Amino acid sequence: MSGPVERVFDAAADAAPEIRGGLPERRAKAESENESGEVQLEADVWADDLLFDRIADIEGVNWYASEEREDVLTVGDADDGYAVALDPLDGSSNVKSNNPCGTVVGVYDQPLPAPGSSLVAAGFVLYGPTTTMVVARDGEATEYLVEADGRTDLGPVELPEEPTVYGFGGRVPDWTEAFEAFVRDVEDDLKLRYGGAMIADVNQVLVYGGAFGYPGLRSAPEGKLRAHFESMPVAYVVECAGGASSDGSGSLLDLDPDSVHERTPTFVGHRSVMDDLEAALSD
Ligand code: AHM
Ligand code: MG
Repeated sequence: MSGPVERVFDAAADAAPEIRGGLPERRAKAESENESGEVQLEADVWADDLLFDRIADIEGVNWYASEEREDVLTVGDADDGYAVALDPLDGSSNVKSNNPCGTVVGVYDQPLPAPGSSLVAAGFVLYGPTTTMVVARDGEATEYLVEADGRTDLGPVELPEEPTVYGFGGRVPDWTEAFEAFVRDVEDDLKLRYGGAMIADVNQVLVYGGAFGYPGLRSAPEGKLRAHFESMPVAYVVECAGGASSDGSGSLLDLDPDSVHERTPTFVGHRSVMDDLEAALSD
């Protein structure tokens, strides 16, 4: 495989050591500048610029969109190319506390906004104790070790048989009654592990089994996560790895957002947990 889609993931893997290498100085700034949201913003924009430089030139990539840019950029000239949507530094508030962050990549075969069904590949880089990347395509997900000189295939990714962990975002008093009741049942069986970076929280679901979610809140019924940049790409990865996704009533891949920055309640993990969630929310 050496088409545009593969080259997008090569570019993300290529940028990863540089992104990782630039995080320590941004952590130092975040600490010295105390409560500054601007440093976080700077880290997000810096990662976005770095990825844009590597991805926009790929032949066959016609549109580039990111959480950090209001508009979709046209970067190619054919009409039938791919649109790449990125969350360049997911969980960037974790830079300050030295917790993991990620980069999320979705490749759509239509201009954005586009339905989840137009995703042809998705993946993410996880800046954890080691830098890894998961790429999903054609119903399979594969993990790679990412190093300065390239990526090494670590084998297929599949959810384990049994769910073990869960992590759901938002303040409990801001949860709806139905969602809170569902969580009370989940916590009878599963162990809470929530790290505040979607990619890290999703990756532990891939490894240990369980569920990650950011629900619709009383104060924000669509929740926090963005469909094109976060929710649909991770749903694609988890579904390729044998799991399921939900916006509370059906697969996230059935969404057809009206705007590029649209948000949606987001859940991924074991089919059984998604089924319980949908039953609880429909009551
Ligand atoms: P970001 O893209 O601005 O980093 O926001 C998304 C992040 C996700 O990684 C994570 O799941 C969520 O926000 C955490 O939010 P909270 O701090 O409310 O738990
Ligand atoms: Mg994010």
